[in-house]
Amino acid sequence: MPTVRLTVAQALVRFLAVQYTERDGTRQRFIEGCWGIFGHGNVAGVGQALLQAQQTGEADLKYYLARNEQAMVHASVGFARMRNRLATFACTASIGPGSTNMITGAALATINRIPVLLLPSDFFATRAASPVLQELEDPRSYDVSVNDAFKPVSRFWDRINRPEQLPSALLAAMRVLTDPAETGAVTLALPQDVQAEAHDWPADLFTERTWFVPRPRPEPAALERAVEVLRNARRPLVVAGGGVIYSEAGPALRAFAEATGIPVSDTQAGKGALAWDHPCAVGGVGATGSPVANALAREADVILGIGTRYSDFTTASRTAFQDPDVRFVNLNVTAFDAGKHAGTSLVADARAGLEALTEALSLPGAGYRVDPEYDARVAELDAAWRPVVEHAYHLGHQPLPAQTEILGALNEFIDDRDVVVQAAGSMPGDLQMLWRARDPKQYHVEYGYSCMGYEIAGGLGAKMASPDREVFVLVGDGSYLMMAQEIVTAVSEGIKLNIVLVQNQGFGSIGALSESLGSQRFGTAYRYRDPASGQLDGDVLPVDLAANAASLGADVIRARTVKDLQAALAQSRASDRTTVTYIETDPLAPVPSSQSWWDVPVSQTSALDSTQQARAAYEAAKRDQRIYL
Ligand SMILES: Cc1ncc(C[n+]2csc(CCOP(=O)(O)OP(=O)(O)O)c2C)c(N)n1
Ligand SMILES: [Mg+2]
Repeated sequence: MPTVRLTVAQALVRFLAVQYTERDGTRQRFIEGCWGIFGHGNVAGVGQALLQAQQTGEADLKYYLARNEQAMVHASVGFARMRNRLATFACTASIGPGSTNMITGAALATINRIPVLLLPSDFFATRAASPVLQELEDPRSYDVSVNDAFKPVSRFWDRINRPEQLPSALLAAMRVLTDPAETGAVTLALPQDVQAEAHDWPADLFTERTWFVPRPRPEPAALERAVEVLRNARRPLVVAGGGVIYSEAGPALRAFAEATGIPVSDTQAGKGALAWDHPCAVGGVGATGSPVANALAREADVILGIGTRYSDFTTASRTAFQDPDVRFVNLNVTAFDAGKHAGTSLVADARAGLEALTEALSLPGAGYRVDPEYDARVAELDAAWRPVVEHAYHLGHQPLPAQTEILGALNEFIDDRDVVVQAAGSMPGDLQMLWRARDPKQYHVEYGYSCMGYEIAGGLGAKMASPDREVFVLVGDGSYLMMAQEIVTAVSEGIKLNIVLVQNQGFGSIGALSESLGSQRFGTAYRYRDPASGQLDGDVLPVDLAANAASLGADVIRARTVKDLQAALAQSRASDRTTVTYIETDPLAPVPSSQSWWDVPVSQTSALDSTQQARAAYEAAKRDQRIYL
């Protein structure tokens, strides 16, 4: 067999450049490029390989320079999510802190079931220069490095100690990344010396490879069992999760809902699977959901979960579904998720499974449809809720606008195909409850890890995946302060983002949570420490985040009122430069209730009245908590 002499890093780059995925007959590049930040761990290995690839044209793998390693993983996730997991990036980082900076991103990717290939650099395999700068030393073993910390947050993990190990590791990495049931972060730790080591590789390693992404069909017996449960349902409810969107099952979901009349609620990852104004769409379910979906959830006798992993928020800490005999049917490509809540498991691709269910439930003479009274109940709840949303969108709160007005203005402004990106703070809750999504890719809220700092970096990745869509990043001041630096990357790459920076001087979300739990908003506002009280409850800080954004190279518009915001959004959209619209809001403005609960344990014993009261409320709420068996 012919061989090619290359370093490990050169071989890696050549391999990654020729990987493709194929689903439904459409083939696409899988590794779009390589994000990186160089240090001594990768500058001469992977860095040289990327340079050589670019200069000689021997491999087509574009390099993107991020400003923070965590952010480059977020950008990859944002990209892969927009591309329904059929394409992603690789990320190279130097030894030590550069690598461990990616761990949060790895956790986020794995929890959200989104593929990303991580290439942390590692200590010398030969140990010739041990302990090299930034190397962790473990007196019990020379085989431990900081990269071992990636293991629990990776779906596949390997360390390439010898060149011969690379081919099998790469094939395993690709299998996991492209498998819808297994996907998440994949980590290949690359010792610094091994990256630069030459080897004679079989030429076949570098031939184009197309990874078939299957749509597993349900097993007939499992389908029969699921259909049996659904047929007997009187008040069924669909919970549509991210899997519906990744599988591009929106039209199949609509057909299923129209055939059966079953109302469809959505999770944070599933919002938009069915357009908000479809008669069967009942909005977000769970702790951050809408009262419509939550009322139906309380009464439902059968829950059909599709592509959902039933996060704690979705089940309202297991208080959402109150019928004592409630049963679950779980259509999921992952057996692990399909088995949750003792559900009737239907392991299949969401689209394939929905098509099979629709067919089975529409058999001539044996069709299933919910009762007209149930239709009426859905319509009645929905009719009561719509004006509440309108009111929240147009509150006219003074002197500073309410956050719900910002979301309303944006919702009314953006086009169907535009994207809104968010991740943490008070916005995900308000969004899941109030956002009217009109396209499956419009609502991009990272709520699996709800990671402050995802917003701008994830938005950058989303825009790279869909240059033809306008991306609107909503970011709170807390998240902005954690990770705003990818504005610089957006500017340098000429990638245009519309960023709306919502300033409420601290953690609006955790402040409200703290108050509801009797903790009096302790330590949740950005304030001077007051010498008199000794607490962080002094004056507002003289921090100017708008000026900060301008200093990073963005165009900045300061909006004071909702009207200003509307004009700013139009200006931002019309511009071809990354634009930050800065607006201050009142963190204490009213928000409609989700009519739901979330388990955050309150101290069982306390010297504070506020805590004692909260504990009593907590114990009362906890009584509704159930185990679904
Ligand atoms: C990395 C990270 N650290 C801590 C948290 C916990 N947390 C959730 S929301 C939040 C505050 C977010 O502040 P901001 O972005 O200003 O949004 P706001 O709550 O004001 O809407 C915190 C600290 C988190 N989600 N992510
Ligand atoms: Mg804030």
